[in-house]
Amino acid sequence: MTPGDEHPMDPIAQAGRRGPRPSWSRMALLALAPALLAGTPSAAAERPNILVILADDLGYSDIGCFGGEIRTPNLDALAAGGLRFTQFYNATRCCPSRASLLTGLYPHQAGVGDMTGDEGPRRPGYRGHLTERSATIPEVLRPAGYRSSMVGKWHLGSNPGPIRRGFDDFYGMIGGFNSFWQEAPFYTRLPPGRPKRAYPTGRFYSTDAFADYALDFLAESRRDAARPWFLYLAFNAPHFPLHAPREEIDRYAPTYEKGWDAIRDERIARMKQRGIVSESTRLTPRSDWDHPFHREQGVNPAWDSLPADRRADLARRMATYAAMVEHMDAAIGRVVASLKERGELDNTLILFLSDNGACAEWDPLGFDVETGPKTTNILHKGADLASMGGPGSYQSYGSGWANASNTPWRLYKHYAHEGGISTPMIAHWPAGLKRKGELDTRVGHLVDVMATCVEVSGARYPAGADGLGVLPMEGRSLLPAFRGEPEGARPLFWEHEGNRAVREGRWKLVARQGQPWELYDIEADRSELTDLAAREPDRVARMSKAWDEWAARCFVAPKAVPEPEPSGGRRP
Ligand SMILES: [Ca+2]
Repeated sequence: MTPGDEHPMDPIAQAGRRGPRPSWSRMALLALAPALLAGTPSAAAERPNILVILADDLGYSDIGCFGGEIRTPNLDALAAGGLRFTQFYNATRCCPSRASLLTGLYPHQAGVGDMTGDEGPRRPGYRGHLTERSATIPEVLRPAGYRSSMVGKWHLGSNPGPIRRGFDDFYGMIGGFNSFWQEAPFYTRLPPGRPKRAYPTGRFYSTDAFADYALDFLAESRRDAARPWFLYLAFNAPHFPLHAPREEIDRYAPTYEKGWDAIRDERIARMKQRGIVSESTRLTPRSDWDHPFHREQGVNPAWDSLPADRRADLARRMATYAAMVEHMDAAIGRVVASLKERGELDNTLILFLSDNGACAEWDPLGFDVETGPKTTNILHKGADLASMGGPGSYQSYGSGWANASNTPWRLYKHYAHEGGISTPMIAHWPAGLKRKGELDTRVGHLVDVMATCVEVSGARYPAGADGLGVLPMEGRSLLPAFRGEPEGARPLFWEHEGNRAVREGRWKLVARQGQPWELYDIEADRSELTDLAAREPDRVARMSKAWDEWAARCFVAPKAVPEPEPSGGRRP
């Protein structure tokens, strides 16, 4: 998790990194230069700035404009002035999703089919870092004149890190998760030597620091008014450990005393009322859970079946999670206010998404101390409840609340069922997106972000023609959606630790690791409750063949979830 191999590099010199990568950035720069000089419609003054905001482990219905009770006025305002996609998908988990978002490829194609462990050149889908056959959004945008900065969680391995993969500035966490309250040694400024803020003791909170640095980097980008900018703001909230200011947790405490069953009922009612889901959508039964370290499995219990002290402990965990989300929303508000103040909001394309569904780790009670083999649970009572969420605490909220965060869908982060891969998605761009406050049900995926950036920037995507260069991007631009134009279906695919899925049009084939395919008509049954696989064997055969072909093409080597390590292992 150390950034020791980070070095500032000349952008063009980057093309000379080890490996077979062609010097495409130089070629693209030369190819694009005449168009820029000629003042074509893609000239710098008219091209939008791009702000991609990613939340970490945020459930589908947590934020207000997707039906949640968590107060998110700034995201709600972006939704009111922009477009919400109700069927947008991520790639199941932190590392794979970040790889896919930044490269426009499926995670395995970019070398990050699992987490950050390197399984060697014989398994190119599992190198644990962005490989040479991928191009990142900042690398693609740079020859088109964009300045790029990143704030927040990288989680794509430390070699190469964000600077070597195209960002001009970085502040944040190279690894997967850590304290929100303690800056050193978890949060890093790159390239080394660049100006760094000094937070007085006891005044650091990462979500606020991310907003601070986002504003600093925007100020730096504005020094050259001719250059548009790209900012990737990847919050680590509300991933565990659940950390938030005490008074903000206190404000949510009464909300969650009613428990996860009541919250799920309230959410689906609001979602129907606001059109996030159809009237016929069924609330899934409480999802099951699987604790690999304790070798236990079960189904989330009814809230009312829990003892009062347990309910108090769990309500405090969820209140902390909600406070983290509201605090993230306030940080987003600070960035949006800056854009407004500088007259940039109109021509900045803002996208907001979550990297995966809410996190169940590992059972309905949540954990304490740390995740992994040492995970345990402490029942906090009385005055001890108030220590939760503060510096030195270490909690998750468990599978019962994760299930509520993902209302009304099945399962959680890590799985390819709807609770694992469905993300809220907001697009805001007054100058280029004329649909205000609307909902769009077309199916989208993280891979579409690269294609969108390419189209709005006029950049050239450097697809290699010789079979060894950068792989062609897999997504399609969101601009037709921004214009309200219809589009045909295209297949989308998932695989993570043996969990797998393919979605095409209204149909979804999905399976858990080691389990047979299930088939759902998502248009009628997005809750994935009526398995049609036995009734439609031909469709299952066709779709599973398409999945096999995709897997072979994209370096997917399905594997079982690794056995729990005897000690020291972590599963972010
Ligand atoms: Ca995540």
